[in-house]
Amino acid sequence: MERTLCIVKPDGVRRKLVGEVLRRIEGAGFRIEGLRMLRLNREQAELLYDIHLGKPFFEDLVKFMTSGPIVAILLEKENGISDLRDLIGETDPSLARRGTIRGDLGGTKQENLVHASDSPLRAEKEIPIFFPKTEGEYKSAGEVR
Ligand code: 3AN
Repeated sequence: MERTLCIVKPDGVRRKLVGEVLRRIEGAGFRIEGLRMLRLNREQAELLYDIHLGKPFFEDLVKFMTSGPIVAILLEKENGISDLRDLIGETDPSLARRGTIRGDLGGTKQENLVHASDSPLRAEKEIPIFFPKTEGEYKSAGEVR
């Protein structure tokens, strides 16, 4: 089993697509292990996108990601990291395949509805930003299932 992180970005929340994204995720066989709605502060947004630090779109990206509430979703599935990437589609929604979240629901290169960890290393780094407890702690605290 592999754990990965999905985020419905501020545009997805504004467009009332949280339910649609969750429906597609569950329909694709993922198990939801954690779910939180929150507004990112600047520090968290910079941490999430630290690989893009210094790029021309970085400042706009941080501004966008802190512009409204997001929904962070902790997911589990065999091969979950790459399966979730397949489910969300290409970064630029205009290039994303039909049947993918971005391909079907649209958006722009920056406001592209969802985020998904793109490697085991990134998942390991990104998950604790939103879900700092270990899996065992959530279960023993009775917060999950
Ligand atoms: P993905 O979201 O598919 O993992 P990344 O990691 O390349 O794509 O980019 C992270 C986020 O940065 C994107 N979701 C998008 O919001 C923004 N972004 C990436 N490339 C651009 C770009 N050329 N112009 C504006 N925003 C971009």
